[in-house]
Amino acid sequence: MSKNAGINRRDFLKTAAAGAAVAVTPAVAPAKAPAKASKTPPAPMSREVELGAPRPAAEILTEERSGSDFMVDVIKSLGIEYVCSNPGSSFRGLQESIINYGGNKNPEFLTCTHEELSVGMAHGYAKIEGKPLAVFAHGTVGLQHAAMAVYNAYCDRVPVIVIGGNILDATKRMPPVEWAHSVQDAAAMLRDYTKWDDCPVSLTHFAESAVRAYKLAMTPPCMPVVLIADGELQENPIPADAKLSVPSMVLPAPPRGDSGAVVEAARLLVAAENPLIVVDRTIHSAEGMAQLVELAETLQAAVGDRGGRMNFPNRHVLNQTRRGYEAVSHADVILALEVNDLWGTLHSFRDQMHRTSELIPKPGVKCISIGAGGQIYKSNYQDFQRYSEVDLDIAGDAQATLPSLIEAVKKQIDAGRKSALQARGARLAEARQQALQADREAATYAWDASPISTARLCAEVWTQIKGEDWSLLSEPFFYSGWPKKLWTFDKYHQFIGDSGGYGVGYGAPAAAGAALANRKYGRLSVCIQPDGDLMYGPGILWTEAHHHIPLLTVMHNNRAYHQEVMQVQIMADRHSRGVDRAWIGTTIDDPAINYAKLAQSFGVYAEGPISDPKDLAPALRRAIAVVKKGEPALVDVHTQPR
Ligand SMILES: Cc1ncc(C[n+]2csc(CCOP(=O)(O)OP(=O)(O)O)c2C)c(N)n1
Ligand SMILES: [Mg+2]
Repeated sequence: MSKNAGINRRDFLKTAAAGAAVAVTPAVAPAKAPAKASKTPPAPMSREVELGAPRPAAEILTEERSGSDFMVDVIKSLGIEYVCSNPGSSFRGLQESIINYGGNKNPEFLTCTHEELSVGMAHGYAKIEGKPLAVFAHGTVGLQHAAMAVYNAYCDRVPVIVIGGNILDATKRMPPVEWAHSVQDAAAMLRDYTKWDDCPVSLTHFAESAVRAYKLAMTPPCMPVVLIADGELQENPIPADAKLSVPSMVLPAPPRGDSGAVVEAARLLVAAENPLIVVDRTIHSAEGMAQLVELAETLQAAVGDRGGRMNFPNRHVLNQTRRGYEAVSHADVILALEVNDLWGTLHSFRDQMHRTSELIPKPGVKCISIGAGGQIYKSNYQDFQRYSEVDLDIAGDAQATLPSLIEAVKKQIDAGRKSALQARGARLAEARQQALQADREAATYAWDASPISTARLCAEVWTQIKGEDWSLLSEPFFYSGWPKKLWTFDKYHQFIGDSGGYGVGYGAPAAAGAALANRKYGRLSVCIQPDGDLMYGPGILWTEAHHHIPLLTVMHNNRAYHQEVMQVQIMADRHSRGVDRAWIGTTIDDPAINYAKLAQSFGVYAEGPISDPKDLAPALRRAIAVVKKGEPALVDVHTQPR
């Protein structure tokens, strides 16, 4: 029914018998009580019906409130702002309740063109907002599409609430489609990479499990959770005698490191000659970032940032990330805060051909690990990385443990030690300055090249955004990390890390989800978007246009799956067969994709392709003007490989 028809669907259901009869007969009296099932069941939806055989008389389906209305009450009680979803009949009850009963606000239903994009959006949103949004996924097939993105969020320790549809009672499934989309155990396919799931069989059970799921998702280590909303439970009327209430939700205080172990960690750090703090998926708020700065400054310790989150200001004099190898090799005490791949931090694994490695730190180095991220692993998926020996292992969320660690460190520093620490800090600042200068010089190589160098691209974007309250929502790894070398990152919302599971296709939807979260704060969201990643789900551009998500997408269009070009080159080199055919199967060219036209077809303002660096600044300015008006914009830039 068109929204101009003057009557909404709920009113219609309350007052109409059904279907065509409404057009010729006056509306029947509204049903007061939940309708009983018709004695004559409707004919199952068969291919014949679809092909135009006469439809059986429709049932009166009118009811006041269905189970899904109550489910919406529960979802609202959790403060969930959005539901990202590709529609599917297995959750049609919930969808209708969200948009009508719930007023399509908190949560608002956002249309996604693929379930992987729904979860990718949830992933990016949570990294900015610090809380989950919900994803509705169709029974079986929608959950299958969602799976890889759920895996990324699991590896990245990010909370996502996935609500899947299903019809458990086999006698209620309409043939043939509902059978194909129903399962005995709908969450099974995601169980290996989610924290918890449940398949509630009553509304009270749904309410309790939804609250439990939210708490589990949000308690470090944060992870996705899955709730299956049975179709019958959604659609059946709420029994008149049902005593339903929404359980209250209080988030648990995060697990913190043991106080005795924290004091011992402080003792080792204060006594160290060259302590190194390594961070990865460590910081989850602006407050935590300030605490990490305080710890580093109190110790005058080097900080190496693996970039899983916005952990530490990149321009801080103690930030020694660009001197990573030297920092690890000089350290006598290493403090790893939520570092999942400690083995990879302590070893160089450069020789990809023979897969050999070498331990970097000097003998006798002491390693301290603080983290909650490693407290839950599943057996099958191997994202836990190689086992690494440590001297002191403290289970607890690193950020939540920082205040007690800072306090313990301060207690142990006397005046004499303080001046030694200051001298160390000055040496680190000097070394840092040299690394910065080297980066600036490296950026000038191929400055005027066409296709455009990634350094030039990032420098041009920086010139346009540095006066704004900006937020970079893409993985600099794909463009040689230039923003971290050339820009100034000093606010928590300026960076969101990477995918976690290295599943490509994360970048574009995560940027859209993070931009959605940034929207209410008026931030300028920017994504430097690799071409291969976007092509997993270009429909995300349509979602941005449809829901007015302001995001500047600057294409890093190297017309290739360039990481894979390099992998094939390594193999070809190994056999001395020359690297000139490594492009076969690894390029996205011939024909080159016109991303500006693609974006325009989805209703997104777009320019390009741009190959001359001189054309970049004006195009970026025009696109930013569009984004500042609240809409997405894309600039397609033909770039050098990396
Ligand atoms: C789902 C998935 N499929 C394949 C890969 C292998 N892979 C890793 S990087 C990459 C290339 C990505 O291309 P693009 O996004 O254009 O970045 P570029 O390498 O060109 O910088 C691919 C295909 C992956 N990591 N994830
Ligand atoms: Mg590419």
